[in-house]
Amino acid sequence: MRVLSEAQRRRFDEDGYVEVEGVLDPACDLAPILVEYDEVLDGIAGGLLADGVIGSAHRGLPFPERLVRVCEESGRNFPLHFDISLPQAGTRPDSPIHLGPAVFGLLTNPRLLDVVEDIVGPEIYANPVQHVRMKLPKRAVAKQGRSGLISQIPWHQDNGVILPEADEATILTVWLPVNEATVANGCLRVVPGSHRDGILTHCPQTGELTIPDRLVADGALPLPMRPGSVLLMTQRTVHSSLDNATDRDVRISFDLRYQPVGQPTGRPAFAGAGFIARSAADPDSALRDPAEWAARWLAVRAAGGTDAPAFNRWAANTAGCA
Ligand SMILES: O=C(O)CCC(=O)C(=O)O
Ligand SMILES: [Fe+2]
Repeated sequence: MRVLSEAQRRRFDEDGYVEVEGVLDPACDLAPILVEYDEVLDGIAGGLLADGVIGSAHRGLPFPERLVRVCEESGRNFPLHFDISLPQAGTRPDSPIHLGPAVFGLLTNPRLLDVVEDIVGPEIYANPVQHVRMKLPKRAVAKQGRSGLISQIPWHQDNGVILPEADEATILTVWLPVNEATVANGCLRVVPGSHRDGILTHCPQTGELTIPDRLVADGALPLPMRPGSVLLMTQRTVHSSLDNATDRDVRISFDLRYQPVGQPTGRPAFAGAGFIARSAADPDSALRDPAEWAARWLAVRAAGGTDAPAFNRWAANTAGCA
């Protein structure tokens, strides 16, 4: 069954991305995720209160405002506690990660997979490069070191931040907001048509892989989006995101990746946490058990403490990266 219209498919092929509205039902598909994240935040706030780091757990505030308060008052940030992947380096046996059933429900949401199937085909593998990002107001970002999970993201192609093994794979990025993503709270920005220029040089600046501005073509567009919409993007589409310039809003979004079964993921260290999300040829091979998904990530975490994986193909002294 085709879900994307001809025009949407054309946009995806020509521009390297397309926004599809009304894929998810915010009340059914997104609200349960916020319930899980409320519990995660409750645990964080309760712990900080017990340790005397904050004077109130700020119970009763809406999630975004409560998260901002807890971060500001403690001077700390908690990017990993909500994320659904592990850090790129320094994974410890107790590194925080959130692997709740509502999040697994999003990763395997049938309407989401219908859209994915239009691009990827009927044998769909969920790539373990997947994140939730709680982008904080700039002012609430602690000095301890930036994380792209809570801050603005510099120009890059998703292909550039994984290993060359996946250069020829067809990895589809699916970006979706849980609350409204606006120019003010730091929505995504894309460069239409940039997926045709191959993989650009990414310089390892301030610990993050970044395409230098002079290599980024003109015509970048901000993409404000409403909950329920999903953005489909190729792995070569140049994108970044804006700062959250608001006072109390948190931009909450997921970026998920799917590809045909059998292709390299580009993050072999996390490959154990990838899974078949849908298969027409062998429907029983699809993972349906959220506990099994969580167990796979925990196994990757247990193995990851000793073996820091490499994610980067560019050295700091690459030409043009002075
Ligand atoms: O959400 C963001 O700010 C950046 C996301 C991103 O780079 C991605 O989805 O690949
Ligand atoms: Fe990206």
